[in-house]
Amino acid sequence: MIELNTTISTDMFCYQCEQTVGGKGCTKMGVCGKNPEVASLQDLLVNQAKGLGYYATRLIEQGKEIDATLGRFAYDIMFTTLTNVNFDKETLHKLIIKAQTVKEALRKEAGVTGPAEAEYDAPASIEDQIRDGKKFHVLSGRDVLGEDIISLRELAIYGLKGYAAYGHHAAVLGYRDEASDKAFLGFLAKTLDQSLTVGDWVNINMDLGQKNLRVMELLDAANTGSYGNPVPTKVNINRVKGPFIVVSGHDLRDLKMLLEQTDGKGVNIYTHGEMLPAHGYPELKKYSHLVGNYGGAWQDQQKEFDNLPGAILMTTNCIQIPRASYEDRMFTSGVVQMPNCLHILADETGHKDFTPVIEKALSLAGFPEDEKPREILTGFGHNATLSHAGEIVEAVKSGAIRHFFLIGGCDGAKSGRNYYTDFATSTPQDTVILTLACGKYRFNKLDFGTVAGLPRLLDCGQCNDAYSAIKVAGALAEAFNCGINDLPLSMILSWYEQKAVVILLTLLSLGVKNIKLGPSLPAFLSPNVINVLVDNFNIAPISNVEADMKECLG
Ligand code: FSO
Ligand code: SF4
Repeated sequence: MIELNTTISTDMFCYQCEQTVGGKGCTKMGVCGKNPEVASLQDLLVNQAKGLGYYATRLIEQGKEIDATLGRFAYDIMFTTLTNVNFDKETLHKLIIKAQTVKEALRKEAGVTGPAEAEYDAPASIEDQIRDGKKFHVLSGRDVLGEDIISLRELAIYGLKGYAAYGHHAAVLGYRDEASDKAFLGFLAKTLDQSLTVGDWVNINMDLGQKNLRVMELLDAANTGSYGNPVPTKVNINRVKGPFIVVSGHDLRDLKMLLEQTDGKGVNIYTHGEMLPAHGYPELKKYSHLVGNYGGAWQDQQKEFDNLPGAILMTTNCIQIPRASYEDRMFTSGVVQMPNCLHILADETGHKDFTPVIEKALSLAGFPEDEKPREILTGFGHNATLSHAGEIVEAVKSGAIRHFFLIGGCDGAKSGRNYYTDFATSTPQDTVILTLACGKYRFNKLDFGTVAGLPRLLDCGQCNDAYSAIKVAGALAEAFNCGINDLPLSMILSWYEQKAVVILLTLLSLGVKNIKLGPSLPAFLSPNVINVLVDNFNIAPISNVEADMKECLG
């Protein structure tokens, strides 16, 4: 057992996202704006989730029932600690206390003594919690366990944060899968098992990726079951006169509630960032005051929201610390929270009253005039894309379509991400580009033309819709009677935060090889772990566009 007083002497340590300082770790202050106190509370909260997982798993092994809400609570805890989600110390403090109560009840019922991390009792005061958080430093135990185990364990923990985000979004829409909840708690418990070997951890990560596929499928069922299958939809990216609210993040239910509550009130709604694909859903696009999409990807928000004459609702990541010029008009909901922004709470049915957001929008000037509309296309989820499966298969057989590129993943601020724009614009005319997540903002306003009667750029949706791309690839493999790796398909992925980590694990668990990943490889992967990925999956960092393109079209 690792001593709990092995505090490491940095103010904080976090290397869970791509923009971590020097490609190594944030030790003084997060590039994202996370300060050492928030980091400490988050580390402690993650430990609380591990403890919950530990005792819940023992109860499950004893054949006892666990509360149906436990999985959702564990998802919410882990999602809260994902990059660019929650910067509010008070919320983290309260969650630690709530987790302590739940953990104690589980421990009592299970009647077992767990490892020190699980047995640990969190103190009541925020100051003591901040102090104690350092005991659960990410790197604690590295001397005992070795860097490869720590690397694989953190890979699993970050994967679980992504899994949690998907589980949370499905649960918000009333979709729950008991087996997925139990598996999640079981993985949390495993992170406290110090007897596991490198080989065990490789298998655990593959299992986690596979189980996450089920959660992504559940989320797809939740989104399409609630709002219909997305259909190809043109979205205006220019301004419309009048008061407005910009809605960002991934939570479709928040958008739906806001659309209902603003109907007929003279307030226009714009999607922002990852909310863009919402325009494709029949039950959302039917609102005429859903007028368009505002701005680009998450990392441009401080510039784009500066003095914005409208209100902003952040439903999930990626939130950046707001500038003073707009923090009075920025609101949060769900797990996302900022100290100086009003948070809209849900009632016990999940309903939210967005009146403060609407009133703020009406009190601001809004856009003074209409701009000439300019449109981009979204809505090519698996249903819409596969409705053209016959034509696509024929076009591949005839040679009209030579290759598919999935250019998916997150955007970010670092230089080097121009690669993705250059790659997309270098794809030959007889190829199709599938996009996913916010990385597409690098090039989704460009005209790629058509191929075989289809647009060359097909947007499959948010990062939450990665299931769509997997389903399309699976259907094509079936049509050609081959494996996914034998398809004329290349995956050029960009990562930033932990949802991308779990998507990667899911792809690897499906045996997908030859993925190109950038803009840099995760800092938490040790050299040996990278070697395992290269040897087994031929995963490679992006290099230069010309060489990579040549290899893909090989
Ligand atoms: Fe982007 Fe942010 Fe969707 Fe991520 S908005 S980076 S993978 O949090 O969530 O794609
Ligand atoms: Fe640094 Fe990323 Fe962690 Fe923020 S989330 S502290 S930027 S590694």
